[in-house]
Amino acid sequence: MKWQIYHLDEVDSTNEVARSYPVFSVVTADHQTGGRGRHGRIWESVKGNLYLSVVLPDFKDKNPYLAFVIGVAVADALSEFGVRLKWPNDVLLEGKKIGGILLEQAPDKLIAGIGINVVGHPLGQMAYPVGDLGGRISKLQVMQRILDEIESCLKIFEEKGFANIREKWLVLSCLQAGDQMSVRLPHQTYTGKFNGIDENGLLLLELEDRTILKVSAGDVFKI
Ligand code: BT5
Repeated sequence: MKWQIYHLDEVDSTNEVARSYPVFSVVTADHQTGGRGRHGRIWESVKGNLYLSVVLPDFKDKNPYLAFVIGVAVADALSEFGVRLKWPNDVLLEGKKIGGILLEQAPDKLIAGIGINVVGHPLGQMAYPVGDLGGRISKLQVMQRILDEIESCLKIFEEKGFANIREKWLVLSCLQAGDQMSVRLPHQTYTGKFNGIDENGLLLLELEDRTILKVSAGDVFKI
C-alpha cells in the first residue's frame, strides 16, 4: 500500500482536512485548533502529540468494522508499551486514555482519525483518566508503525474477515469476559459484566438478571 503523507503545521482537524484528499492519503499536523471526538466532543490537542487521519476506501456496509481494524493496528503498533483497547475506540495505557480513534464517512471514502498523546496530556478534568506515552518513542515512529500495522490489519480483514480481527481485538481489550463494567448511554447507565463483542462489533453487557444487553454506542467504564 502506498501511503501519500501530507504534513501540515496547523489545522482545525486533520479529519476535516483529509476529506478533500484522495484514498490512501495520510494527513498529519503539528497542531489542531478544532480536534474532535465522537458526538461533537473536543479532542484536546497538546503540542507535540500525534494527530493523523488516514483516508481509506469506502467499505460500505463493512465500515463499522473498521474502528476495530484500526484499533488493533494502533495497539499492535504500541504493543511494547502494553497498550490496551476500550470499546469502542479508546487506546489505554495502564488504565489511562492515551489515544482515541474517530471514524467518519465522507463521500466515497472513510476517514480514520487517530490521536495519540505521545509527549503529554491535557490537564483538565476528563470523563476518563488521561495519560501519555511519556515521550518514550517519537511521534514519527508512532505514525510509521501505525501505518504499517494498518496495512497488515487491513489485509487480514480483507482476507479473513471481521471474525479474525474480533479475536485479536478481544485479546487486546482492557476488559476481559466477566469483568465488572458500566456503560453510559445518553439517558441511562447500565452496570454488569463484560461479555465481549458480537459478530457485528456490538458491546455485550451481561446484566444482573443474566440478560445480555447489546450496545451500539456509549461510554464504557471499568469498575
Ligand atoms: C475519541 O473520541 O476518543 C476520538 C478522538 C480522535 C482524535 C483524532 S486526532 C486526529 C483526528 N482529527 C480529529 O479532529 N480527531 C481525530 P471520544 O471517544 O468521543 O473521546 C473524547 C473524549 O476524550 C473527550 O470528551 C474527553 O473526555 C477525552 N479527551 C479529550 N482530549 C483528550 C486527550 N488528548 N487525551 C485523552 N482524552 C482526551
